[in-house]
Amino acid sequence: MKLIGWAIALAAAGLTPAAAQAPASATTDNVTAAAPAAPAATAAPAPIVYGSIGHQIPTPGVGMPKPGGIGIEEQVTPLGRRAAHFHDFWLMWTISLISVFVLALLLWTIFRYRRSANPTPSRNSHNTTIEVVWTLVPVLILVGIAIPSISLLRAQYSPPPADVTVKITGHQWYWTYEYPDYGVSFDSNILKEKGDPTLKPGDRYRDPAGRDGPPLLAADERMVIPAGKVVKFIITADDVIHSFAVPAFWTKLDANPGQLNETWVKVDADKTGVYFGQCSELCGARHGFMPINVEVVTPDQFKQWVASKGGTLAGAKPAATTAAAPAQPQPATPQPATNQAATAQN
Ligand SMILES: [Cu+2]
Repeated sequence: MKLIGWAIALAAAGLTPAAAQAPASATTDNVTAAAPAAPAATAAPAPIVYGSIGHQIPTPGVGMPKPGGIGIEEQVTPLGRRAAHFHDFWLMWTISLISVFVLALLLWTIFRYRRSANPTPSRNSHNTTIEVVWTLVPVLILVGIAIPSISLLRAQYSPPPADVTVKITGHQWYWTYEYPDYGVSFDSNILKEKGDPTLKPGDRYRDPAGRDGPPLLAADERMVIPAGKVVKFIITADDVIHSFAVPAFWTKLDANPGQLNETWVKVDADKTGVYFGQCSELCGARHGFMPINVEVVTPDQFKQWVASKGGTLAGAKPAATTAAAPAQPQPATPQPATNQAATAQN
């Protein structure tokens, strides 16, 4: 027990071995810090061109929380809309009506059967009809909720053949995004605020005008995915349990070490833009500082982005080029299973 206590205390202080490694990796990825001799301010790497692919300017209030907002973020996937409608319409109305009904029943009973109005209470203790009714009605309500609910779950976790696969790995406290079919892989770290005392000379910080995104939600590198295509997310973690969550996609899935979880999104073709999320599993001291940025672009822009990241598009053109799939020649070089192969196993 004592040992566990110490382990918890060390973890809280950010002293676990995994935590100790994180900053090293974080610094190498924090672009400008890579130019050590450079004198401060904006040094070596190419300056950020806002509006370019990978650095699109987010639309305020879209794909991010709104001040004073209530309810579910606007959904940009067909599945998200279906789920949000199920929640907003069916579930909310069902629970509201049940609550109002029970409250009304209580108030009526309290008033109608108070001692002064009902001095000699009834001695009845059983009523078969009412017992059947109060058992059957809740059962029917639950079945009515379960059927669409299970079909929704099934749709969420049985992806159609993927056009693009992204492997997402959670670390304390940043994300790694890999595109195994294109040979692209990078880390994504939170952008600190201008004036943050922990910024080193030359470090990039969040654009104060919000062009990177809102405070605490902006990351230095974004996951970029094409609109109108099936994108499969394979989610795992490197150290502790994290959770990959992007509210506008209705996506929230645990990232467990040693386990691959899978889900998918298909963002509407006309819903290009930047969508924000966060790690949603308490994963340590900096849990609140590992935002998720997903930039949805057109398929053409996506190809350009892959090329700009040094990726190869060979044999990995978004599968839109019809279903006559064998066009993908099985190369002699050993490759990780393609999307289609992985999907075929489902
Ligand atoms: Cu986390």
